[in-house]
Amino acid sequence: MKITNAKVIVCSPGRNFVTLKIETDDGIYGIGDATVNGRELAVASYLQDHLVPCLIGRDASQIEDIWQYFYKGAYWRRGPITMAAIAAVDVALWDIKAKAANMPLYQLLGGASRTHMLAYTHANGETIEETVDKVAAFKEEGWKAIRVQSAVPGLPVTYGVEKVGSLAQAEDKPRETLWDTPTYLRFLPKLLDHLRDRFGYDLHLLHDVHHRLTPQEAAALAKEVERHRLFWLEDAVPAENQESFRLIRQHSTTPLALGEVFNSIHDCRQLIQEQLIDYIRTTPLHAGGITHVRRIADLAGLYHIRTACHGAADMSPITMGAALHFDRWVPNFGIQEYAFHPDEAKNVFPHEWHLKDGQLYSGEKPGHGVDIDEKAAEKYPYRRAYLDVARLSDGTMWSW
Ligand code: GCO
Ligand code: MG
Repeated sequence: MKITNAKVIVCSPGRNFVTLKIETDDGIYGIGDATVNGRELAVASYLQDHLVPCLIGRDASQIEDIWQYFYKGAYWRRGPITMAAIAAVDVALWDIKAKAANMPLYQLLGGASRTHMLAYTHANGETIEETVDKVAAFKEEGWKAIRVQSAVPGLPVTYGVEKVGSLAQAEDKPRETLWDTPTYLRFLPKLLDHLRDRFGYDLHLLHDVHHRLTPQEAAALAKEVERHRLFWLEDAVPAENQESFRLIRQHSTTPLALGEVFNSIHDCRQLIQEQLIDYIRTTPLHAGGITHVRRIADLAGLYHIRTACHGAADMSPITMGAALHFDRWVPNFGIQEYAFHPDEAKNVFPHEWHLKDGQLYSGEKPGHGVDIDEKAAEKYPYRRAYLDVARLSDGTMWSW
């Protein structure tokens, strides 16, 4: 089965997505997502200018060799742009292989380890009361796990507290937000107190710190919120320095999740081998496709660490499809993040996967079950968009 064509489709149905469509000489095609939020055109160029010319004429069934060819063959290994581009190729090729085998992708990976996936979504409120009300509404819909974020009083903008689809879509320049660690550290336990008072402990609560703390601050917070028995505390500290998680671990039993920005097994090898985290958040998009995420999951499994694929709305429904087939198979599955895509995006990417009562289902159609309607995509041209940045009140740049 030879690759005859590969095209890069950039569209913006509610937000920007980069898609790779690979076609073969026997009429089967596959699609992969290459979206890196705020840097979309860099991946589009990496694919178009550098990978696509090397893909044409290759045997589409050689997924592993093509992965190694682009990883080792680039000389410049790793990095979010490279690994997202390789991921798009990889996911499209798995889609093709599964369609050729007439099987849903999870069957090719080794078959189902479960029937459906526990999912969590986001309750984001401007006030504690609003967050509590949103949690109540999601609970009513059947969600078993909910990520809770609330605007920090005194800060004009707080991460996560935005309308669906509008998150981090400043078009001109990145929006500047203000951060203050002491205020946040005083506020978060209050939010969690309210939530536990109202809902008790029979509901999984998660929280995303979004890389704002130092290891010492994170250790103190993780220790303080032990009483709230979180499902996890996410991205407490930027993790370039993997050893820094030892300090947090030594002080607290609050479960820790990490890794949505990682793009390689080397970004989390030490975190995994020293058992410094409980959940690894790498996805089949930003971490090199199914081929690489599977290797990370296998390493994690040896150390009792479970998977939790990043599922923000800034990855296309293709990534959700690929992640759900991976989740369906992976023995050490933990949870799957789910954020609602804008309606326009659902129309551009028709998909088999679905959500019911806070649980996700992969679908049974051959391949990963997600398609692209190219005519519909044309209606939504690319718009430049940026993630926010954060500063302290004295102007110092901070991690967003
Ligand atoms: C999450 C993430 C996202 C990121 C976004 C950046 O846990 O879902 O932190 O909300 O901020 O994916 O592009
Ligand atoms: Mg996160």
